[in-house]
Amino acid sequence: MFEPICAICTPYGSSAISIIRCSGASSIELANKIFKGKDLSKASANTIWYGHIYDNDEVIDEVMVSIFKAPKSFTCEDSVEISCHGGIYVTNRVLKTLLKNGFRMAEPGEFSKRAFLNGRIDLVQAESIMDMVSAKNKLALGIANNGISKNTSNMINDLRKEVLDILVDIEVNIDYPEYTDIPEIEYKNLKDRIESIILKMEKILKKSSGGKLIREGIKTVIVGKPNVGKSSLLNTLLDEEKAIVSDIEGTTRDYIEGFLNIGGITLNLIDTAGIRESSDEIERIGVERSLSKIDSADLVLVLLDNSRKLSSLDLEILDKTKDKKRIVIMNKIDLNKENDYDADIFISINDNKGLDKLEDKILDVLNLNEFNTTDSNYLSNVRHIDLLEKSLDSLKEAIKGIDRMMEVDMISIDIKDSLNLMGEIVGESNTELVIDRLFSRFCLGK
Ligand SMILES: Nc1nc2c(ncn2[C@@H]2O[C@H](COP(=O)(O)OP(=O)(O)OP(=O)(O)O)[C@@H](O)[C@H]2O)c(=O)[nH]1
Ligand SMILES: [Mg+2]
Repeated sequence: MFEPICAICTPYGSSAISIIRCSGASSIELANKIFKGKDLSKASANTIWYGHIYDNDEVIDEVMVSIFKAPKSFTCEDSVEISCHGGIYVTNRVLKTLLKNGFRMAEPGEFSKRAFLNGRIDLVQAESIMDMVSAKNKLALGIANNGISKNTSNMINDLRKEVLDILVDIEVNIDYPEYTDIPEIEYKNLKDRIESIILKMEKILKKSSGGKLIREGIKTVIVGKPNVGKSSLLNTLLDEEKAIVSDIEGTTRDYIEGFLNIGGITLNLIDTAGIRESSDEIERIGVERSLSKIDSADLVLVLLDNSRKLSSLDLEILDKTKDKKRIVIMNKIDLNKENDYDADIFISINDNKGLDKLEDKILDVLNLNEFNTTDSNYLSNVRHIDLLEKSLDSLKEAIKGIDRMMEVDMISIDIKDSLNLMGEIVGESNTELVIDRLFSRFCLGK
């Protein structure tokens, strides 16, 4: 067991109760020093006790104390959870009393890190706990649950096992060279097996882009020339007068953001300054920002104006966004038609027409229509996706080696790399540095 740590694990502020979590060697004995009600050192595992916290002779609070014993706790260590009254002052006093009596403050994520280091959860599960805390919608919750329940880890572990089996067979071949009498056939068998794993990995990665978008939210930028109704669209979608709308061109000078939930996914919606040449310094900076937002967007909503002819500016914007996932929206269809462009959808914000089609179109363009978290053959975390891509690359290198009839033990180096990279996903071949960095992103008390 590691040294005793403690932290407040409920939000900072006034509430009905606050919970202070303690874990590590002697944590039950140390908590017992400041608790009166029951001799906690004699308490059995998984019990809750009523009593008072004392700072020397001073009563601090009336509390309930939960006792967990190693290895049956979140951290796999002896742990104590103190439920005290939820005032800021009283919670801090209980915490300070613990600190005076042998505990030290936990670092962010330290409880989860211990759960990982003590073998209670793997790295994917640990990261999914954070995803659970930050889940903003139903699908994100489904993704987090897949991670916590080990579905994601199992999928990776199955692939690891297949790769490991290949490596074992290679070792056998190297140790018993009589089996490599007919090298062509051995190579073919090796190649078939690796290719079948590659196919599985590619399938997972293909689905993973959806998982990533759901987990992180979809950065959606509304662009168009001045006055097409970008700010009107933002306000309508958010159902809030967030951006100023006027018939003066160049009303929006800087980008404005809001969050929108549709069909179980979260859009981070960004209204931008209308794109045009401008001599006004501030507007020019705004236009530059609009253009840079296009580059980093997951989805671009390009707005055109039905009442004005398609202009060179429109064409320029259409050209700048042609390689992005985008939806071209023709707005102001309540006015006389002057624009022949064959847009993806036609709307009138003023008359509230056509907007209902936008949601389906968004899911369509992002391939999220069929995304379903109950089947778990995808990844959602960029770290995992990145490692699986690298692992896949290593297998492709191995295939190249086979095609060149390289020595089998040379080929096995790439296969080993692939295995190690997948091991990093679940936390079985991580450096300490990676682990420290990862857990430091957790919140305090987690
Ligand atoms: N007739 C009609 N007018 C609209 C519609 N949508 C927006 N407008 C009007 O168009 C004008 C410009 O709207 P904004 O939303 O400010 O346009 P914008 O694209 O944000 O403009 P900039 O910020 O200047 O780039 C306003 O007067 C809106 O009321 C529509 O569907 N029909
Ligand atoms: Mg605007």
